[in-house]
Amino acid sequence: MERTFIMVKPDGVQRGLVGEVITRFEKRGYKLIGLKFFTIPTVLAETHYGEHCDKPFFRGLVDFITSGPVAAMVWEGKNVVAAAREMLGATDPQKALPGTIRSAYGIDIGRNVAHGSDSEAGAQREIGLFFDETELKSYSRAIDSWIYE
Ligand code: IDP
Ligand code: MG
Repeated sequence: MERTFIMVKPDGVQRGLVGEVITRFEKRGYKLIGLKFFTIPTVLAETHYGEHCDKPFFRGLVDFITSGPVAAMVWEGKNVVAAAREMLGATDPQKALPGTIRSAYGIDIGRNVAHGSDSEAGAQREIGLFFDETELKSYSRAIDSWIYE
């Protein structure tokens, strides 16, 4: 089963959207295997967003993502990396499809509520940055046969 890294950003936490984001993944059938509520240290933020270090918005992005607590999560399920990106919607909430998290709850690109890994390799990298293996829980659920055929 695939795993992906999802994070409710400081804006989502402040606006009381942690539950909304979790509920969408839970109700679809994905399995929560890691959850951490904390304020990201600057070095971790710079590493996490390292691919954007040359962009004009990088400093503001790091300042924002470290400005308050986040809810960092690992979700597991079939094809969850791509599916989670679809559920989040486009980076810019103005361009996100109706019904997606960013369209439903966001307006500006720098306040787009939640993060999701963009590829399987990216997911593995980000999960490793935010979680120790011991913090990820494998468990079986009785409902799995009602979710997967
Ligand atoms: P993603 O979060 O959809 O993967 P990325 O391009 O990886 O989008 O950008 C990371 C984050 O940086 C975005 O979620 C958004 O909050 C912020 N960001 C991206 N582009 C801009 C921009 O042009 N201005 C301000 N913030 C941006
Ligand atoms: Mg990205």
